[in-house]
This record gives sequence, C-alpha cells and structure tokens, in this order.
Amino acid sequence: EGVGVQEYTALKLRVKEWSEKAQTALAGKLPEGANVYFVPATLRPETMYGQNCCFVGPKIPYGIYKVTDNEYYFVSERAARNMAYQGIFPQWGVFPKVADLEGSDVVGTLVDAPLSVHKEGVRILPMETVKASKGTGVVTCVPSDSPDDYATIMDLAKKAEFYGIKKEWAELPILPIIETPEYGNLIAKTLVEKMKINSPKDAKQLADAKDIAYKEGFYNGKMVYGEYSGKSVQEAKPLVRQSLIDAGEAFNYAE
Ligand code: A2H
Repeated sequence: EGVGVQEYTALKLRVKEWSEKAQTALAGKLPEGANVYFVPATLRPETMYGQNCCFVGPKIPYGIYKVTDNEYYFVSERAARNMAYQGIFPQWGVFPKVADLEGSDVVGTLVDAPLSVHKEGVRILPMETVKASKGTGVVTCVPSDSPDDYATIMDLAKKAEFYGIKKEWAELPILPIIETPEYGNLIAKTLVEKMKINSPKDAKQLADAKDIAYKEGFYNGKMVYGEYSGKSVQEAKPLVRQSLIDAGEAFNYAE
C-alpha cells in the first residue's frame, strides 16, 4: 500500500430479503420500508455485469449505518468513518450506527446487484480471506475476472454443507465479460486451472494470478458484454463507472 490514494467504486447492492439470523438481530432497529445496501468497494466497475454473489468476512464485525431516513449502508466501521469524512453521510464526520452484525449473521441474504445479469438477485456468502482493514470489508464476486472470487466460489460449492450455505447460491452461471488474446473470455477460471490453484488459501499463487488477470484485462482486454461491448477495457472502465454513479447505484470511495 504505502503512498498514494486508492480510488474505489463503491456499489450499492439493495437488500431484498435478509437471512434468518439477520432478521432476528434487526428486529425493531430499522424503520418500515428502509432500504439497506451492502456496499462493496471495487477497482473493476466494468466487470459488474458478471456479479454472481457478494462476499463478507464471516468473523468480521460490521455495522448498518444511517445515511438518510430511508437509506442505510452495511459496511465495516472503519469504512463508515472514512465515508463520513468524504461527504457520503449528510453530516461531516458523523456516521450513525443502528445495528451491529457479524458477517456470518448475514450469509444467505438476497441482494439486488446493479448491472448484474442475475436480475433475480445474488446471495451474500462467506469469504475467509476478506480483509477487515481494506475497502468496506464487503467484496462483490465476479468469478470470470477475479481469481480470488473464482477460487472462493468453487470452494463454497464444493463444501456447501461445511459453510452452511445452499450449494446453488455458489453456482449461478459465470458470465464472460472481457476477452483477452492470451486467456480467452474467462481469465480467472483459465488462470486458476492453469496454475493449479486448489484453494482460496493458496495466497502466493492467487496473488500472482490476480496480477496477471489485472494487467491482461486492463491492457489487452476487450469488452464482450454490455453497453460497451467491442470497446477496450481502458475505454469502458470509466464509462461504466460514470453510468453507475449517474444512476445512483454507486459512488466514489477513497482510502
Ligand atoms: B475487485 P486493492 Cl473482477 N479484502 O473487485 C479482500 N479483497 C478486497 C477487499 C477486502 N477487504 N476489498 C476489496 N477487495 C477486492 C472486482 C475485481 C477485483 C475483479 C478483479 C480483480 C479485483 C470483483 N471482486 O481486484 O488491494 C476487490 O475485488 C484485484 C485488484 O485495493 C477490489 O476490486 O488493490 C480489490 O480487491 C481491491 O484491491
């Protein structure tokens, strides 16, 4: 990390139906009709068409923070504080918390992911490698282009019972979004298989795969899905980001 500022796109995934544990924990804490959003931070807004679930760290503490009378964000406390100093909450430096939840409480929650082809919604699922100290602590899953995401959903589907999830939550189709000359249109799957990555805990291998996928996608990738299909990733990235922001479905978040 070190010097410099990381500019993320913070995406708003609206809750359609809470997990049972969350329903119990939230009883009486939110006004009728309030919209709550999971807010993942991403560096790859141009891939959001392919979201097929969204991750939280099962042991990470999160809060639900009030932004307006009917808008609330589910993020880490650290992220809420940062947001309060970036003009995201109405009162500077103030980030009112209405509930405390652990990641494991919200696993199974159904959310609406902007731009995703999965219009019926996607599930909140556990990812052990989410860092509490980065972004918002919420990571949206795009298994076509993120080796970490791909390795994680494969593991979740394989050990669904162990993780206490329904297998089908981790098995939504994987959409090709970007094509690169060297790795085809599912770069994350290609790299995970080629590098024989067997687990989301293969940290070193996954770091290498992430590096390759990021650079290949950015410098040699071409969109093969969505409004900007045919354009390069470099051209499409800011366009997708801006259209999400214009639609009120995302905002800038920096740290
Ligand atoms: B990216 P950087 Cl398709 N813990 O979004 C672990 N990972 C986190 C995180 C956290 N607390 N917060 C964000 N991230 C992930 C999409 C994506 C991402 C694709 C491909 C690569 C990729 C869909 N997941 O990231 O350390 C988020 O996943 C690889 C660079 O701040 C975010 O963007 O550089 C990225 O890591 C931020 O990583």
